[in-house]
Amino acid sequence: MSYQNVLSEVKDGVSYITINRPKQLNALNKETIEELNDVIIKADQNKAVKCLILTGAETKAFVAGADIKEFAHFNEEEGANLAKDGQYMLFNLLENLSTPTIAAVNGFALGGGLELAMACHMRVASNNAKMGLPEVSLGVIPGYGGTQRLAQLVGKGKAMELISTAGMLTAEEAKEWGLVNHVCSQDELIPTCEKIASKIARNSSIAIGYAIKAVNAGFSSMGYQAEIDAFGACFGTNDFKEGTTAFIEKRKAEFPGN
Ligand code: CO8
Repeated sequence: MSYQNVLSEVKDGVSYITINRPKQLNALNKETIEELNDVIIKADQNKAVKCLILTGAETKAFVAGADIKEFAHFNEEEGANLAKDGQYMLFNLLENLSTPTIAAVNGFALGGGLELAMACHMRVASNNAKMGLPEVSLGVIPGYGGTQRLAQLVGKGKAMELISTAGMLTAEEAKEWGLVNHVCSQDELIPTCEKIASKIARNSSIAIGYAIKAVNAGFSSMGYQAEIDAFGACFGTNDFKEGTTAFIEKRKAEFPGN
């Protein structure tokens, strides 16, 4: 498979994967998700790869969310399918990968972008990064596991606040909340991830794979399916139509409340 939206390189035991749609702030469309699925599976199968570092191209965004323009006209069924396919192809894949994954959050990580970072096993952010789940400002909810993984990482109360206010955290706030493990300058972002990767590489890959499975087993939940169903239901509302249309027309949404 040749990649249009993803850059990939393996060097010194690390697989570097970069989401490369900088003009759209690296927003995740279907094609990008399919390419990421392919490149991640290949990296995981490569015995020389001890760690995977996932980041966004350029310095403004990690990933500014799912591609709003792609799903704005979807109906309930198409919405639920989009969330379900994405969850299986990318977000669950990453979370359950036996190779450890680090999200190098180099800028905006919003909506599906923060969900992508949260599906990785660890997160390191540069100090310009901003993180949030702004979906309710579009009349929809997080659909790529965000309602589950945010609550797992920061606790239910903080997750409820971030999701319902559609707020954005600075990198330092995200660290205080436990959402990211480390914060550093942009220049130090990849080297910081590489330091973690080199410590990982000294250990047994097999044992790490089992440890990841065991940690994840403690967080298995029915919530992901509930999220897919609720995400799909939003697509039948006028609030969703107004929220996504307002984004595309670059204006503030006026939600009709139905
Ligand atoms: N989707 C599509 N295009 C986007 C997205 C996005 N998520 N984010 C930015 N872009 C595009 C803009 O439309 C713009 O394109 P153009 O130049 O053609 O007008 C370009 O990227 C640059 O963006 P801005 O001009 O808006 O840049 P600013 O510096 O003014 O603002 C922001 C940066 C604050 C990051 C702003 O772009 C923004 O608010 N983006 C949207 C953030 C958002 O709401 N993300 C959540 C999306 S919903 C989601 O992720 C759902 C997840 C669950 C999905 C499950 C199935 C789909």
